[in-house]
Amino acid sequence: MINLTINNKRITAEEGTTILEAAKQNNILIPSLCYLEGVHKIGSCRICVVEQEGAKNLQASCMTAVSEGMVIHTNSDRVRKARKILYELMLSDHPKDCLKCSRSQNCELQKLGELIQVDESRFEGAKSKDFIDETSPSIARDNSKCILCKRCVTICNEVQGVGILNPQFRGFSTEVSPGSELPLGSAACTYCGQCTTVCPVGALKEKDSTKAVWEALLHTNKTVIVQTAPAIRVALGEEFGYEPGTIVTGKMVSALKEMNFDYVFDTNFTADLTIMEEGTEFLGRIVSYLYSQKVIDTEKLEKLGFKPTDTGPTLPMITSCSPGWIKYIEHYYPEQIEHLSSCKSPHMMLGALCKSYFAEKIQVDPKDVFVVSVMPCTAKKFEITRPEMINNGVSNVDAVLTTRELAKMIKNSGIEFVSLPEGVMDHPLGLSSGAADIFGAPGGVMEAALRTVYEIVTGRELPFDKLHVVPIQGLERIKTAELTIEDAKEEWEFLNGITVKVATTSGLKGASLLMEEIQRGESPYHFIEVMGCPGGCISGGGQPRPTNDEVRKKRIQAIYAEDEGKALRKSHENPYIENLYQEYLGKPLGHRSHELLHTHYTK
Ligand code: HC1
Repeated sequence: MINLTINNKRITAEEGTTILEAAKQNNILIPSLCYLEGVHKIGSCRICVVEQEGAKNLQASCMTAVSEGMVIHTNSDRVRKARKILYELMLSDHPKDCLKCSRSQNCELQKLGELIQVDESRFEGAKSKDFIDETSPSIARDNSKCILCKRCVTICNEVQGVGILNPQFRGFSTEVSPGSELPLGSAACTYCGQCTTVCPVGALKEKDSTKAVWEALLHTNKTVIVQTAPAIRVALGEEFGYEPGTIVTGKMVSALKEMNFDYVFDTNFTADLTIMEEGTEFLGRIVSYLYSQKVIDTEKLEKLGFKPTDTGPTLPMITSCSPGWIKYIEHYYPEQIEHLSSCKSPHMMLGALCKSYFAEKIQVDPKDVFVVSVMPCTAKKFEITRPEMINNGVSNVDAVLTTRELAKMIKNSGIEFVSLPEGVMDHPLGLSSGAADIFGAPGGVMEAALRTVYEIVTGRELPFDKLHVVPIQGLERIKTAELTIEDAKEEWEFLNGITVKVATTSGLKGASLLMEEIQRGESPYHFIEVMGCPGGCISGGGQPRPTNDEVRKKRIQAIYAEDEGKALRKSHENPYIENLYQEYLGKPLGHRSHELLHTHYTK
């Protein structure tokens, strides 16, 4: 351990700790801006400067490691003057249109100004970066607001490994953008939106969809249906002052009803449906593989309800619900696209059902149904524009709001969120199992699938405490598990002794590691879950700011609490799902399912 003194307080810190981290660990606040917790050091803004006794220059505390005997002052006159000048210089090149900026009240630059008591702006910069890029369906870029802190560069390069956003040009012309002067809409960006979660100002944000939703609610005669993703209910409360991880499902439903949505449905319902379809597809791929290896014959295959052409034998099968991930594989591993499950993501499935099954039930022309998805994800805004997401000439989903956008709309409606009663989702597309809840947590889709697939094959529950596949849960980059089939049901006996190997990853860097294994022909896995954002949907690009590891853990805990609190914890036991198959779809992978719920990515 290293001994040092900060502001006359003797403290100790582990070797390698920065001064900023050591101060934080000891509840000493050093103002900072470009610093991004838990990630590669950036050191571009210098706001976190401190004075070290005996050193000639001030030090950036986020870049300087503690050393034995060091004496630091974080608030000396010299430090305060330097910090103020650095701040004013930053402000000199920043628009002063706070009143109409979408980040007002939630802007880190604004908060920093209050904290360090800057009440004047003595310098006027060139304000040369006036480029606004709205070419992406998911993310809007306003370079005039960029303060060059490079947090977006770090998250895009170091965390996601995509590397689309980088500093271009030099000196006063420096700007952060995709290279080759490409607009975002033409770059190989996945639209994961992680850059929007770390941008401290209004330079990177989701593309606005609130106007389209207001228009549908207030100025059309359409039946307006809203659905909410699994990860919204454990994060939306943060926008209204609740602790991260507070479950606000009931209040959220009441707010949506007060806003005049005609029906409030649950994306979790179609997460259960996804498990039925994707679980069946996975079993289909396993038996097709064994058929291709002549382990089973045509008669056996058909007895299990599959045709040789149903799914193909490509393994590992990879989940397909995260649209940032789909865009990633299309750009970077297009030759491996056959590994993707053919399932549309749950919210697209729900949209397709609203405009077929449910429209028929309420006798409304599907063209007069407007479906809004509230998602933690910015890439979902892109997903709904894909040509694959249209049935019978109508788009499955019409608009996607992020969690942040929904919070804005609730506030704008004058609704006092904390006083709302506990509302309930509408039927028949509103009831879900605990397996659906956990879709929002990393490893959740895989665990949900295993709960059903294992039971189909063996007739028994997954043999783990509280049905949790613990080895694949958590925030680590790649997690794996193995499950050996024993005592399978008679029709599945040929699977006895087979060890099913699964892997899960959240974040695109982990995805690329797993894809490289596949590319080399060395992947040992049968089934892989990939979520595009680090931490999965609970930390999607549209979630409340800040989203750091502490917040992620609380949201994940809440998701598992929701799951464990339910009597219904397996997708195949959801009575409304059973009913949907009986009334409308027939069977998993049946004709109607193929038409509405599946697609084929071809890029
Ligand atoms: Fe997700 Fe999904 S879980 S992709 O993480 O499969 O965004 O929450 O809605 O569609 O259900 C996101 C979350 C979400 C879909 C589901």
